[in-house]
Amino acid sequence: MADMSAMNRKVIKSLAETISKQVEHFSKTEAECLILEFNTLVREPTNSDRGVQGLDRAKFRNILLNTFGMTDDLIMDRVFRTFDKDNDGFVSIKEWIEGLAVFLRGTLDERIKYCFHVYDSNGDGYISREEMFRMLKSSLIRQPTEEDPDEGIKDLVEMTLKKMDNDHDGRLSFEDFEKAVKEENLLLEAFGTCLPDTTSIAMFEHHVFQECLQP
Ligand SMILES: [Ca+2]
Ligand SMILES: [Ca+2]
Repeated sequence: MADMSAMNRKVIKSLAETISKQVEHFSKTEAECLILEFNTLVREPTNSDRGVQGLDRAKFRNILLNTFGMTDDLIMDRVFRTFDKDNDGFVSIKEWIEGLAVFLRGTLDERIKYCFHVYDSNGDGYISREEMFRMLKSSLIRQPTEEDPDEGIKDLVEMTLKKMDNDHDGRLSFEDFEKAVKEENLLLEAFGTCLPDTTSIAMFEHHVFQECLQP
């Protein structure tokens, strides 16, 4: 493994240079560290090991769970699909860095686009009642609630729509979502935690950047 990374060092450097020009928020050196981390993660053997095309769903899920403290399966699946832009079932190096740029360092506008994409499960450009219901149920169900949690969740969906559905068509367009979040930032993750907290961001960045830059 050691010679392999030595051999690829030049390739990694030039790839990092290309990517850091195309992707906001990371310097060339940081992109290089993220590629090294990606290579380590891809090589880690798991029972779902299917070569080196990238991070498959299981590996990516483990990162979200263990590094970023996410627990909601539905949301983790949506985060995977949001990173996997070309929808080939793997997060490639470029998709990894592009995704992390928003995930770790995104501006409010970038995070609004990202969260909207996560929440729009079927990709039709709207967050529907059904999509809200499924996500809220998935994120709330772990907590012991009253007898019929579905009723409570339905009420929550209606309350959220009332607050966010600016054009009153019974679903959230990107414009509705953007407007509501800009007025009240807490609504950004209204349908489930899909961004890491500041502590896990700091720990991940320390692990990836500091350790990689040490001689
Ligand atoms: Ca992909
Ligand atoms: Ca939708």
